Amino acid sequence: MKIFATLGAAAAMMTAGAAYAGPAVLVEAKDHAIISGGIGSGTPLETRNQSGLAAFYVDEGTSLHPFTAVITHTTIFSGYEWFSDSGTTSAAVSYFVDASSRIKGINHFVLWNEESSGIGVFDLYYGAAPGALTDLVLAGITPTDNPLVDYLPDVYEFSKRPNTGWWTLVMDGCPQPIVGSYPACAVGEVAWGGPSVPEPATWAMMLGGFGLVGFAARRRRQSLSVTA
Ligand SMILES: [Ca+2]
Ligand SMILES: [Ca+2]
Ligand SMILES: [Ca+2]
Repeated sequence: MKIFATLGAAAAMMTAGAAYAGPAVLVEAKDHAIISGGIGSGTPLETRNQSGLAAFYVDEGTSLHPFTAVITHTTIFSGYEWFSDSGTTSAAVSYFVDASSRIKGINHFVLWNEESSGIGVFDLYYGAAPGALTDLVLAGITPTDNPLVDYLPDVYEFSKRPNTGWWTLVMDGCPQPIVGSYPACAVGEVAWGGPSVPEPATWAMMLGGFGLVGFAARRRRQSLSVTA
């Protein structure tokens, strides 16, 4: 009876919760739309399907850290990147993120900033449709100006946004100074991240854990009252 009450309290704590959320995992964009900058070369598909990364991640299943601390994007262009039209210094691309209920909000943006042109400065918006500049999430960000070597991503954290929506990357100040030979904006790869909700098995383990904590506390109280 008492154990039952303890479990009930633990479950209530978690649902009312301080919302337990697991470590952030990587989330892949499911669609894209070019808003400005021309059709360019390559396709934004190559910036959201993990092409060019040194190792692939499992959508919603791979920890953001340490993956993003070690996985580089290749400098090889063909099939791996997107460039806006030659001569453009700004561009905008929208990405559709639609995470399952296993993810509890989106609170990271990950950018492998293409090495030869790259993005000088960017804003990132969240909205309901391609090109919707509804909610300014990241403003005036200057990403790493990568040299001509395989490169790591920049990881940005912000307060949680809904699992589903369109994210518009508004790029300006292109190309970046280092190399900067091709006059355009370019993206190597993008990803999002959000805290994962534990699997049912994990919930059971946690409930078990709470039960044990309650049991131990009760035993402590009992032995205290005996010795008192
Ligand atoms: Ca890529
Ligand atoms: Ca490149
Ligand atoms: Ca660069």
